[in-house]
Amino acid sequence: MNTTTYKPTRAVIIGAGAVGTTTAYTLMLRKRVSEIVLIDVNHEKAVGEALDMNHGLPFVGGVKIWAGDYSDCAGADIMIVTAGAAQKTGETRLDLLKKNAAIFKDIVHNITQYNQEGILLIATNPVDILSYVTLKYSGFPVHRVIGSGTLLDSARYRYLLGKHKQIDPRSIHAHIIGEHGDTEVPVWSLANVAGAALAIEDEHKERIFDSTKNAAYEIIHAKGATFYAIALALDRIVTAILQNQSAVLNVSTLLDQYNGVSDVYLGVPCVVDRSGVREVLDLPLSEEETKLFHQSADKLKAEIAKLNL
Ligand code: 6V0
Repeated sequence: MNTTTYKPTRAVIIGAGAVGTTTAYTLMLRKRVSEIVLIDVNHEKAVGEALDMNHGLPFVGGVKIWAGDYSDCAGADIMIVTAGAAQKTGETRLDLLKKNAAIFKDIVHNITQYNQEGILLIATNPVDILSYVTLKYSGFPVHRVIGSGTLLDSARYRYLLGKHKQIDPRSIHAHIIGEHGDTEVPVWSLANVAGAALAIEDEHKERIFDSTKNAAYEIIHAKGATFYAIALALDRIVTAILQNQSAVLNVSTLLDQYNGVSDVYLGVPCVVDRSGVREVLDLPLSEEETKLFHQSADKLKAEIAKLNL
């Protein structure tokens, strides 16, 4: 008799909006997990989204998708939070803070009632602060509360650098660190291709970084929301975790004396494996980059202080 028991891998996505459903669809197409659960305050929307994706299963197969509730978090490997108000035209990510911090208290409480062992992956903005809020509300260890951080910003930066240099962005090694937002920091001093420093004239540097930093504003102005690239970034993090890849990704984690910064979540290169964030990698930043990184940390710490956690 075959006594092997099959243990499905489950991702629960809280927030079946543009980001949550595109992430679910990406995980489904790439078969990253065997079960995907969608949870939303608007349950009917989650039901419709799950049904639509289910109708694609004859073409894809191998995944179960349903609209559930928080009890479905029991035994889940990963809970991805994309719930909340989205950034509106002209609204900064920090404008969203008060709105979204309030709903996170409920969401995190609801999740942790059923799951104490999984990984919490946060995408809702302002993502660094809400990851910190999640850490405090969940009581989970730091390594299991991860923000999507500057992974998306770094992808935008690498795409633009690759376009400028006419090189595949996957071969461009360049990092955006700090806040996922207005104070993010481009690490020009370490940007390289094949280990060789990326030589770029100052005027192009400025243009490329401006386009990176303002990408979300530009896309939101044009079409109302951004969701394809963030879904792929979340898929990348989920894969690094579930396949125990030890991949280096610029996710948001709680810093402890990182270039002189502590007690704030910021995007930095982290080794991500089945345990979550296994390790934070040091970067030998230039003096100017260090100064900007500190400014990013100071801004977020001031916002966190206003929340009276
Ligand atoms: P959306 O399409 O408005 O979806 C949000 C969903 O959350 C809606 O379906 C709501 O019904 C649902 N929701 C609201 N409150 C609750 C609650 N208490 N419990 C459960 N569900 C709830 O927004 P969209 O999907 O476009 O964006 C979601 C979040 O992702 C926003 O905060 C964005 O700013 C953020 N993004 C983060 C990115 C990143 O790099 N981290 C990138 C893009 C967007």
